[in-house]
Order: sequence, then structure tokens, then C-alpha cells
Amino acid sequence: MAIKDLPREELMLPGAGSCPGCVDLLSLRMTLKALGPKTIVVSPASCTASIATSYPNSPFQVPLLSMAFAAGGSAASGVAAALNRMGEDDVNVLVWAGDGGTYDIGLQSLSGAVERGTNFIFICYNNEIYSNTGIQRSGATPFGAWTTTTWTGKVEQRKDMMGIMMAHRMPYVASASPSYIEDLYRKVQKAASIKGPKYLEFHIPCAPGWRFPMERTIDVGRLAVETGAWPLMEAENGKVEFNLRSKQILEGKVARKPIEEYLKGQGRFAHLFKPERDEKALAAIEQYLDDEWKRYKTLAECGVSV
Ligand SMILES: Cc1ncc(C[n+]2csc(CCOP(=O)(O)OP(=O)(O)O)c2C)c(N)n1
Ligand code: SF4
Repeated sequence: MAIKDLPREELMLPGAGSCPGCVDLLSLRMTLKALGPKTIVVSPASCTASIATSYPNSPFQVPLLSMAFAAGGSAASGVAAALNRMGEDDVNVLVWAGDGGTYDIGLQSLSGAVERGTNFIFICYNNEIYSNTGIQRSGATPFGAWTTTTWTGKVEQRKDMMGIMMAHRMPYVASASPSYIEDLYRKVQKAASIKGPKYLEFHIPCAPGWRFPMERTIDVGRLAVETGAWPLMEAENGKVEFNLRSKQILEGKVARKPIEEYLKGQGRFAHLFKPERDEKALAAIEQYLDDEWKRYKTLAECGVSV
């Protein structure tokens, strides 16, 4: 679907209390356009939940259940069970959770809901930090990144959340980026067309948390894909495919751009370059990406999650 053909109906109104230009809300707005008004949103504690609950105002034009940080998945199971009991089978149940509410404290309730076969879409908007509470590190924060709890750079690599979800053998798992909005929109529509549990993860550059000028948000997201820091992929019933630029990289049609182009534009990585280059950390980042892309190649060639 081309941007000019998107539905005109707005289910997220302007004037929400996010930072200006936040692509969390842009992605949510597009997601709700793709799903339509028959959608119930479950929102665990996060930036989005704070925006949603600024009583007496709310930008949401669909019902929203503001939920405890850990409980996105279990709340969705409850909503889906209630809808089932009422014979309502055409309502989308959407969990919209940050990476803290997905990779970390929300992982057990997400895993349980998937294992129960809940008919829902879980979307992790991954800004790679706990932004709402002041930029703490999460299991999604990349190696080397500054946060308020990793002053000299995170020393661990991020969790392989896509791998964890594919290991659940669920019907649909996909990654997307608001810098490639048509691909994101298509994947939400696809998820809505499939019964059972679906997991999507969106890469969400966060200007205040990653320390870059807000107007560069879409460019930073695009660079993440072009350098291979964020692959675009989907797995339907275990069959893995890479999309757009990520597919071209795997097929050898284009090379990954140097990762430093991505890192240098973000203040959270500034200590890797000043006062002097941290060659050891930069080499570790390169090595991690090389290993990841070898793994992606195997996944794409096998065509199944391994
Ligand atoms: C059990 C519990 N611990 C801590 C908090 C405080 N808290 C609210 S939002 C949040 C961070 C959420 O991070 P994430 O899920 O990544 O979403 P983001 O803030 O980045 O949008 C924390 C720690 C809470 N609400 N509940
Ligand atoms: S802190 Fe980041 S994720 Fe939160 S509203 Fe601002 S830009 Fe969006």
C-alpha cells in the first residue's frame, strides 16, 4: 500500500503528549490505520501508557486497557477470552509494549500468552531503553550504548528476541521499521489476517534517549537497516524471509554500509570515538554484526527457524 492510499480515518488524534516527532506514536498511528476501529489496545507501563493516561485527555479513538508493566501478554489473554465468550470474533487484540515490557519484565506473560495460543498481536516498539523512566538500559540495548545505568557503555549484547519468539513456533513473527512505513503497514495487515498469536517488533529511534536531533529520526532508522544493525524479516509458520534492503544485503546485491555511519550520528555512542577511538569496542560491534549476518544467511537459506 502506498502512503497516499492509507486510510484517512485517524484512530490516534494529534496533540498527544509524546516528544515531538516520536516514531513510537507514528508507528502506532499507522498500526491502528492498518487494524481499523475494531481494535482493543493493551498498554503496559511505558512512554505510550503515560501518553494514553493523561487524564482527562487521550489521543486514542479505540478502547485502551492501561496495564501493569509485567502483564501485557496475560491481559491480552483475558481480553481475548472475554471477546470469545461474547462471540465477538472480529475484534483485534493488540498489545503495544516497550522493550522493557517485552524483553525483560514482560517476557513471561508474553511467552505464556503465546503458549496458550491467544489470538492477539503483540507489538514491541523497541527504542532500546526504558525511556519513560529516564533512559535506563534494557535487554534490547545494544553493546556499547550509553544509558543512565551504563555510563561507560553497555557491556552485554542485546537479547535475540526474534529468535526467542520464533522458538515458540508461532504463526507469524516479523520485524519492521517506521523508516520503511509501507513494509511496516503490510506486516501489521498480514498479522491481522492470521489467527493465533503474532509477534511484531518495530525499531524505534528515540531522539532524547539516543542523543540525536529529532529531525534525523527517520534517517537514523534507515541507517540502522542499511548498516545491518536492524534487519527487516518475517517468519510465517517458521519459514523465514528477509525484506527490502535486508534481502538485497543477503543476496549480495548491496553491501552493508559501515556501522560507524550509524554509530557516529548518535550521542549515546560518542564515547566510542572521543577523546579517542575505542578500537576494542568497535571491533566487538563489527564482529557481532558479522556473526549475526552469517546466522541470517543460514536462516534465509534453510527457510525455517533454526
Ligand atoms: C513493576 C514495575 N516496575 C517499574 C515500573 C516503572 N516503570 C514504568 S515505565 C518503565 C519503563 C518502561 O520501559 P519500556 O517498556 O522500554 O517502554 P518505554 O518507556 O521505553 O516506552 C518503568 C521501569 C513499573 N511501572 N512497574
Ligand atoms: S522518550 Fe523517546 S519513545 Fe518516549 S515519547 Fe520521547 S521520543 Fe518517544
